[in-house]
Amino acid sequence: MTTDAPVLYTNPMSRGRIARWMLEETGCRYRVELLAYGAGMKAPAFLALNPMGKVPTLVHGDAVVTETAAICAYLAQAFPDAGLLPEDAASARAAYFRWLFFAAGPVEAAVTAKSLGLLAPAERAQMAGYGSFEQMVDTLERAVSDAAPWITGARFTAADVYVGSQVAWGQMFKSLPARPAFAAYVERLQARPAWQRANAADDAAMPSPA
Ligand SMILES: N[C@@H](CCC(=O)N[C@@H](CS)C(=O)NCC(=O)O)C(=O)O
Repeated sequence: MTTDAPVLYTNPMSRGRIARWMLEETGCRYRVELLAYGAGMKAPAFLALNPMGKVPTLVHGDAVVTETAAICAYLAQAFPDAGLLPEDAASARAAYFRWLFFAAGPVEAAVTAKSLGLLAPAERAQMAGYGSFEQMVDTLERAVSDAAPWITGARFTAADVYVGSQVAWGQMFKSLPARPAFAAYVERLQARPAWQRANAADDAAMPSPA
């Protein structure tokens, strides 16, 4: 494993906020490269790292990681002393992978489809990975209600950073319905010093209105 500090390519108005929060949770030294939407993300040097031309993208020594959920999982493994991996019990590891992938797949797809008015019709729900939007929300609510206090149990993990961000963004942008279990989970997440540091740094990096 490299001893280089990770470099995060991001924009403060992007999913890169999730990756910065994860970096803050690890406590590692890291560097940020801010990229503007448009030309900044489509420059050849950046496309060589991420052909999608999207942020966040993380470079750590020779490793290039894209996909926000993968960045969270990668950092948990790269900095094991931060204790952001699940406990050894099979049930904790199962919950870690299950909800990390559920949030990156069905939750993300259903929220995007709904906001674009492109949800699968009820008679095609069997073909859609998220089933129906309502089924996805009820399943997510149940996972979050069972979070005691975190999604894998007693230990806060990278899965909370990612699942929690999907829930928090859903509440903020009203792309997920307001439910008491979502609100209580978000309150626990936002009390974390790393969440506060990451958001303060991204707020400070926002372009000024002028
Ligand atoms: N599946 C990717 C999505 C990344 C993504 O769509 N990022 C947006 C910002 S939130 C982006 O970079 N858009 C710029 C573009 O597509 O030109 C992930 O989860 O990280």
